[in-house]
Amino acid sequence: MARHLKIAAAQLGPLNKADSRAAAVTRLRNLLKEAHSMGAKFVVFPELAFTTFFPRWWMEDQKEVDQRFFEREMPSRETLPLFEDAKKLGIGFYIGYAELTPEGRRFNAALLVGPDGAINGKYRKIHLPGHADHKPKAAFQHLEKKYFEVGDLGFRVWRYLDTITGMLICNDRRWPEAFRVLALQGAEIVALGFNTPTENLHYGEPPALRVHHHLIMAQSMAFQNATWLIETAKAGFEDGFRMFGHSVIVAPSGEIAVKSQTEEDEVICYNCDIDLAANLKKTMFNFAAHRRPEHYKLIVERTGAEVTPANG
Ligand code: CDV
Repeated sequence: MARHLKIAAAQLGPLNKADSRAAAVTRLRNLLKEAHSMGAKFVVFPELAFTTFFPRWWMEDQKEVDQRFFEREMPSRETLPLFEDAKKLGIGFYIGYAELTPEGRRFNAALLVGPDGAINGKYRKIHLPGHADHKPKAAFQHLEKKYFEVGDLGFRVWRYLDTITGMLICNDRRWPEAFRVLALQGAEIVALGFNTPTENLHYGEPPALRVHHHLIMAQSMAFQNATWLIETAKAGFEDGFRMFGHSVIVAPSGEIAVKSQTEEDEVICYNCDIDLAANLKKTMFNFAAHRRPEHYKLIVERTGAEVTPANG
């Protein structure tokens, strides 16, 4: 019998700087309830889901940054109601947040929470985009390299709701290596939250092209790794800075099963046939039969591209 899991992407519209943690949690709880009413058993929330996308601002008072945007424990007093709702409704979720550890380390993190409200797994974002220095001439900043350390937990999967599920965060979706490491551990579902500015910080780029890249990456990563892929946005104008929506659930065939239509709070849901990838995994993407890791050494030995032609 095929395994099915009804999965929802719970997209968040904008969270402004002045919005409280409590207001964000109320909206997340409403989305969770809406997903439950649609029959979902697993809900994927965005990256940094409890606050505005704060890396767009250069801020020097780290104490204030910690206070306003980071979580010292999870669940905290303010976020606990979301975990309690999940338990009451028997629904699992993925959620992104800014983590401040007891040792004072900071990560862009995500949790996998079971339908009993318990934390099953944690991922800390590895591919941090942007810069660490102040760019006063830029329209906005992308200071993930200032506010976060590179994740130290690797790319992992978990047994979860009768599936094998992995987690990634936002910019990880641009790096095929991340997906392949999850697929090599048997990933059947990849959950990913994102915050993607509509404008390119570095050079003029048509917003439609940015969305095009987002969608072709999602489709190719899901297909080439034969996984379901759920990518959920935080979208809309946050204090005047726009981020695109286009949350998607992509099938292992590479087809978009469902996509959001707004840049507001919106739930999309799909009844995913987890075994849909079985044929692909036995044939075209039978890794054991076809991969040639002895020829992939450069991928782990070299970080940046170097011009090294075979003919010197
Ligand atoms: N939050 C992100 O990781 N955003 C990046 C932007 C900077 C390109 C992204 O990959 O969408």
